[in-house]
Amino acid sequence: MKKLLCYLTLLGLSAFALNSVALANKINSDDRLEWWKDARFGMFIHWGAYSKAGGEWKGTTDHGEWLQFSAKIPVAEYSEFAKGFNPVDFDAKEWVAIAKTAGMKYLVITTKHHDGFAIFDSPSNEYNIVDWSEFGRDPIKELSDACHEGGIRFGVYYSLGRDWHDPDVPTKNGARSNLIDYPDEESKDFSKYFERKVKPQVRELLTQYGQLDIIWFDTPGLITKEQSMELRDMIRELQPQCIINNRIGNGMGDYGTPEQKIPSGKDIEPWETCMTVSERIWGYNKYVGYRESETLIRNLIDISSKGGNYLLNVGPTGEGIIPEESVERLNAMGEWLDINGEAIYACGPTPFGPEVGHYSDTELDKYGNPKFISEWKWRATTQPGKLFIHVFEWANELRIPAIEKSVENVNLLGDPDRKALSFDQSSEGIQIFLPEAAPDEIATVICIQTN
Ligand code: JFZ
Repeated sequence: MKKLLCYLTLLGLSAFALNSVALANKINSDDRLEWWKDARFGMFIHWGAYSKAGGEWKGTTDHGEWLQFSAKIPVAEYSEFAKGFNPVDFDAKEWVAIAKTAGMKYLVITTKHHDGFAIFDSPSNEYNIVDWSEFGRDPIKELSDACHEGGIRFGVYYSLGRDWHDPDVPTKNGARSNLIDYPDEESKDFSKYFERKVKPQVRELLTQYGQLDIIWFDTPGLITKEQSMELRDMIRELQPQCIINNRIGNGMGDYGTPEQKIPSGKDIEPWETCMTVSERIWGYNKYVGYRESETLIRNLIDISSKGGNYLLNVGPTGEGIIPEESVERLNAMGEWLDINGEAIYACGPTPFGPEVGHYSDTELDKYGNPKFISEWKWRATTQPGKLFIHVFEWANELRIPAIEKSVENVNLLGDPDRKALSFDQSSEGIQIFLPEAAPDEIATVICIQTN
């Protein structure tokens, strides 16, 4: 009887495994990415023990999520500091409400950054917020539940090739390693770290929080191709719908991740610009400045017109509050999207291209290549039967390049009456006659309906 039970159990497990693999194979990269491409806009959150410092350490004030490295803090001192991480004001539902009000459709939070401190319940490694810090709760569980209840997709960031708490994480030439506690770079064995910490924790992230929609790996460092494949296979088996960024390493992943910059042109490969709302630091820094709402809204439009996604980062405080400077800007983006979201979500890229700018034939960039000169007059996105022109620089007349389809109607997306605008279409292009004042100084969207 025992043998039969054992046999049936094995049969059941192998069937489950086969079924998961079959499902994983059934969902191809395009299917997986469909919701993500339509979503266009997500919230990035850099939050961890480092947030408690607010960018400041013993009189220096330029720190962020790299605090342990940039302030040269030994593991013993930083670990003690991490014990005091106690975000008593953290409210996952409030964070999700801020993201939704901003018009963000997904959220990615740092679960373990380069300091190696997990802000999730990690039974495989005691250096985590539940077992190590005063807080004792699992904010990733609370946030994943809030996302699932709030109807926005949930994703996690995990640092692969940097972990200043672990003795076995070498980096290229040791340049980004913890050489204070672990000075002998040659003795470090990434595979030990991979087996001891990475695999168990990635498995915990895949199995403790319900549906996981994104795994955003960072700094793959010296991970081998086999190790990247092993992580990818684990993800595909346990969460077949989960999309993976290209920082899993070794040319794998579902999409590219240009950082703090926007590519100059359209790209058929899926990509997502990640950028800070603050001027440059990802983790909370009480001294840093913030980008203007106009810049953030126009960046979203520029990125969408080139077929990309915008992952915009906030750095909550050590108490768990998203800074007011970020909330104000995200609210402004949400107000713009409430009126013009139809021209962003689930839209295709511009049918043109010259409107985004050109390469100078005289100036060179810092790499010695022809410098790209951005034009900031207008951008275009598309829906079936519609061409949206997002106007940054207003004038009474707008000329855009010719399109094959015939124009049937032109109006302003923000005009509740959708009053028809005069236009003239020829093989030379389309001329649109606009009202005196721009309805929206940041970006007014013209809707061109075609046959
Ligand atoms: C990494 C992290 O070091 C940083 O703290 C933040 O989390 C960011 C989102 O990701 O920063 C990088 C990673 C890659 C490059 C530059 C900064 N890169 O490839 O140039």
